[in-house]
Amino acid sequence: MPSIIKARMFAIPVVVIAAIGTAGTLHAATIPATPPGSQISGTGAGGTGIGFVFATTAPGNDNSILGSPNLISLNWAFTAIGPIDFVFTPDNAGDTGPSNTTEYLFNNVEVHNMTGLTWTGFQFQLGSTDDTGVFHPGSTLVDFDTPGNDPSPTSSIGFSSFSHLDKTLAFLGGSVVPSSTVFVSFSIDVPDSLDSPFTLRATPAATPAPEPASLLMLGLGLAGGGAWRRYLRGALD
Ligand SMILES: [Ca+2]
Ligand SMILES: [Ca+2]
Ligand SMILES: [Ca+2]
Repeated sequence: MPSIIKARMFAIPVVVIAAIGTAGTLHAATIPATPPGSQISGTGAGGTGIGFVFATTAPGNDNSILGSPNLISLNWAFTAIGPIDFVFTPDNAGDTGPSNTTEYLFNNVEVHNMTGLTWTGFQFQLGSTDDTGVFHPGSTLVDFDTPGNDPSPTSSIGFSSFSHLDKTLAFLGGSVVPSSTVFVSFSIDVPDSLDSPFTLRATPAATPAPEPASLLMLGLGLAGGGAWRRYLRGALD
């Protein structure tokens, strides 16, 4: 066979794949809704979580300024200071909408403090989890609705420090007392054609434990008080 014909036979499938690549497979990636009667769950050293993903009614709605109608509801029950992870797997096959990023609103996510400790706050991170269960922060194309940042994330209690980055959302400088629940809302962007899993991690920030030096001072103070009481008793006898 002349080499020119061989080259053409090779070229035709390449052209077909290229056409599908630009027109047929680029869709707004969406997160499949939780099947009726079931729920998604979160796990980790911090406790457990449950939640629901509702049907994506507005695929490809990036730069949603009002809250996105694509809703995810989550409930995090922290029994220890440690992370709880939810893993989501977007699907880019079922959408016929425009090729664009899809925004999701985590609406009034519930963060329960059942750790017995007062927290200064908590943070959320986006990343991925590898086959051995190790979390890699930042290792995903999903972001916390940046650069638009609107609507701004909200919380049911006040925090003096709030940080909104691509892959990290931190609420700090507050007081989350034991047995309380904080309601938080924020958005994420799931980019075009993403079909690999991503992880949303939440971790409480506990009030720092007293330093050994201050414990020593406290111990000396108590011992000093005991000596003073003994002195007073002696003086009165
Ligand atoms: Ca966005
Ligand atoms: Ca974005
Ligand atoms: Ca937005």
